[in-house]
Formats: sequence, structure tokens, C-alpha cells
Amino acid sequence: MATNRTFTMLKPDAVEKGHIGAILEKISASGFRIVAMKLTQMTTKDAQAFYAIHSERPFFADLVEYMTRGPIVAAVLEKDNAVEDFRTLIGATNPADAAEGTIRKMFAESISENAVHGSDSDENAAIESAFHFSGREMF
Ligand code: IDP
Ligand code: MG
Repeated sequence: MATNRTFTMLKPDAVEKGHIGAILEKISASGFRIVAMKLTQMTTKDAQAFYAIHSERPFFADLVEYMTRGPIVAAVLEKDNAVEDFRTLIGATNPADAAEGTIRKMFAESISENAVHGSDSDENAAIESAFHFSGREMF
């Protein structure tokens, strides 16, 4: 089922560097409405489950370590064509390849510490939103 929502995390590196406000400003200015949002920290079990699809990749242990080392901002966002438009707004996984003006180009350091997550499909947006939020926390 196509939806108009996506899920994002401002990752530990972005929070550590004080970029929450600037990134949320860019998200709002790009036409996304915040449906749900919180500052939270993933446990090792949470991160292993969230990124289970990458469990066989060589960077998996580092990814789990990174994503659990400090708080993140988890949020659900709404806009027409949300999943695709948000992926465009954040830019390529590797900030070195990300287009000018994208969030990863502006705020990310490396392919591993790349500031922000964006769901890659409507199905995963729904799964990832439900991973972090109950129905009562989404508006
Ligand atoms: P995406 O976040 O752009 O969807 P994915 O391929 O789904 O990229 O990878 C999930 C996360 O795993 C990335 O955002 C990044 O933090 C990390 N990652 C992906 N590829 C690499 C890599 O080659 N080396 C180190 N970390 C990586
Ligand atoms: Mg992905």
C-alpha cells in the first residue's frame, strides 16, 4: 500500500554535533510535517533488529556500535511522495557522493557516520515507524 509517510532518525553523530535544529529546519522547509518525534537511545538489541537486513555485512558491528553510542532523534514525517522525496533530501549513503544541498552533504562525515536515516520503501517506513512509536504517539 502506498502511503505518504516516511521514518527518519537523526543519528548519534548529528545529535553530538548539535545539528538537530538545523536538520529539522531543513526538513520542515522542504515541506515535511512532523507526525511523531522523540529523543531516544537504541539498545544493542534494538539496533541489531532495526538493521537486521545488514547483519551479514562487514560493517554491521560498527553500525550497531555507532547507532547505540548516544541519543538519536526518531521521527515520522508526512508529505506527498514522502519516502522518495526524503531520500532525495538526505542524499546518497556516502556523503562524498551526495548532491549539493542535501542533508548528508551538509552534515555527514563519512559513509558510516552519515547523520540521518530515511526509509527506503513505504513498507519499511511503516515497519520502522512502528518500531519506535505506538499509534498514540503518531499525529
Ligand atoms: P542508507 O542509510 O542510505 O539506506 P544502507 O545501505 O541501508 O544505506 O546502510 C545503512 C547504514 O549502514 C548507512 O546509513 C550507514 O550508516 C551504514 N553503511 C552503509 N554502507 C556502509 C559501508 O560501506 N561502510 C560503513 N557503513 C556503511
Ligand atoms: Mg537503508
